[in-house]
Amino acid sequence: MERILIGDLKDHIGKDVTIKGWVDGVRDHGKVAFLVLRDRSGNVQAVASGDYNETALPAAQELGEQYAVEIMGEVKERPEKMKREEVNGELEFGIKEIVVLSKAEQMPFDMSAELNIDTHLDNLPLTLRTEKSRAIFKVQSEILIAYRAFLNKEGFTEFQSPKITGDDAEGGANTFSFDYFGDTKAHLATSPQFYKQIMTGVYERVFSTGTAFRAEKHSTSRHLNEYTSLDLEMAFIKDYKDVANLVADLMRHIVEHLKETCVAEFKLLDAEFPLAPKEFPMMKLVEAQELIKKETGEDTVGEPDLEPEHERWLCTYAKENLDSDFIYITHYPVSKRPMYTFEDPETPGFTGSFDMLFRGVEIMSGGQRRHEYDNLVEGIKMKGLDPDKFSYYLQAFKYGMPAHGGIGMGLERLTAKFLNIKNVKEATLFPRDMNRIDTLLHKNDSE
Ligand code: AMO
Repeated sequence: MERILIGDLKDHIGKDVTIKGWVDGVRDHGKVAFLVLRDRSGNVQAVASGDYNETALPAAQELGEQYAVEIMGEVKERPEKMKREEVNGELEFGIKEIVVLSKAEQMPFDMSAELNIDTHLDNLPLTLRTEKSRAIFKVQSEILIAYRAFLNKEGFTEFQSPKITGDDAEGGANTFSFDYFGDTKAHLATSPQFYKQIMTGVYERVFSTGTAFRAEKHSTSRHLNEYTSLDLEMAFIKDYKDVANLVADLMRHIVEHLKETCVAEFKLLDAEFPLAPKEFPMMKLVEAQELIKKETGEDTVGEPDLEPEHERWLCTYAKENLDSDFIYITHYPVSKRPMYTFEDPETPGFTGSFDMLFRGVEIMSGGQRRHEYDNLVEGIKMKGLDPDKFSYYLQAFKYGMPAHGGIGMGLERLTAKFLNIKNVKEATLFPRDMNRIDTLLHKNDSE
C-alpha cells in the first residue's frame, strides 16, 4: 500500500492507509496501547486494541521508543470530546498491522526530560530527534532559505569559498594551521573575507554560506571553534550605510519568513518574534558610550570596543526606547578593525564599519572596505603585516575595484537569539569547542 505522510492523514478519514515513521512514545494500558508516531511531516497518536485488529495490540506492546516502523491502519476522527488542540489532535490512527523496519536499543535516558548540555551533546545522534531540537534546526534551515531567497532577489550570486587558505584573512592569531604537504603550512579559513571581496570584481554582488574556523580559546555561551558564516559583499556602494540598509531589509525579510513558516516552533520554544522596525537604530560607538555613561554612570568613552555587558545594555535600551531588537553600532576605531576596513574620511581614526547587536549579542560585523590598492597596502602595513603575503588577494585591487562593502554573520548566534537559547552550542548541530569534537576531548577532573 502506498505510504501516506502523517501530515496528510486528515485527507484520508475513514480509509485504511500505511504510514512510516518513528515511535516517539509508547503508553501501554494492558488492553489498549497508545503510540506517538512521527515522520517528517508531523506526529499522530495511534491506538492498538482489539477494536481494530487483535494481533495489533501484542505487536504494539513489543515496540520501544525510536523503533522505525511501517503501520497499516484506519484513519478515524476522534469523538468531539476527545479532540485535542495539537496538530492531528482531531484524529486517531487505529492500528491493524505493524512491521518493524529497524529496532532501537533501550533509551539511555528519558527523552522527554530536560537534559544537561553535556548529556545532550554526547548523544546528539539521538537527542537531535527530540521535538525541541527539531524545532531549533527547522528554524535554522528556514533562516537559510530566507537568506538565500532575499539575496537572490536582490541580484546576488552565491559562491563557495575555499576553506584551506595560505594565510589568515583577518590577520589575527586565531587560525588553525596544519602541515600541507611537506614543510608548507596551511590554515583553515577564519572567514571568506578575501574571496568575497575578489568575487565582487566578478559578479558585483555575492554571498556565501559556509563554515569558518576560529582557534579561539574561549569557553563562553557565544563562541564556537567552527561556525557557519553567512557572508555577503556588494560593489558600487556610496558608503557603509548602503550595506547597513540592505542588511536591515534582509533581517526584516528573515523575520517575516519565520513568521510565515515557524509559528509552531517559536511557540514550542517559548520565543517571541523580534521587533524589526522600518529603520534599525544606528549609533556611533562613541555615542553609545556616552549614552551608557549618561544613563548608568559607567564611563567607557574612548574604549575601542564594547564589553558584553554594554552590548546587552544597549539592546535593552533599543528595545525599550527605540522599539527595536536590532541595533547597529558604527565607527569602531581603525586600531580595532581588520586591515581591510575603510577609514571614514568624515571621522579620521574611525572606520566606516559596524556591528549589529541583536538581543544582547553581536551577531554580525561589516562595513565598507578599502578598495584602492595603495590604501589597502597602507592598511596592511599599519597592522604590522607584510603586503607580499597578500599579493594574491591584492591583485583584485589592481584591476578596477569599485567601492564595496559587506557583512559576515554567525548563523548559530542568530538562531540562538531568535529562539531565546542561552548557549550557542544548543543552536549548533554538531558543535566544536575547546573541549569537544563530537566526543569530549578531556575527561572532567570530577569524573
Ligand atoms: P567577525 O570576526 O566579527 O567578522 O565575525 C562575524 C560574525 O561571525 C560570528 N562569529 C562567531 N560565531 C560563533 N563563534 C565564534 N567564535 C565566532 N566568531 C565570529 C559572529 C560575528 O558577529 N570578515 C568579517 C565580517 C565582515 O566584515 O564581512 C568577520 O569575520 O556572529
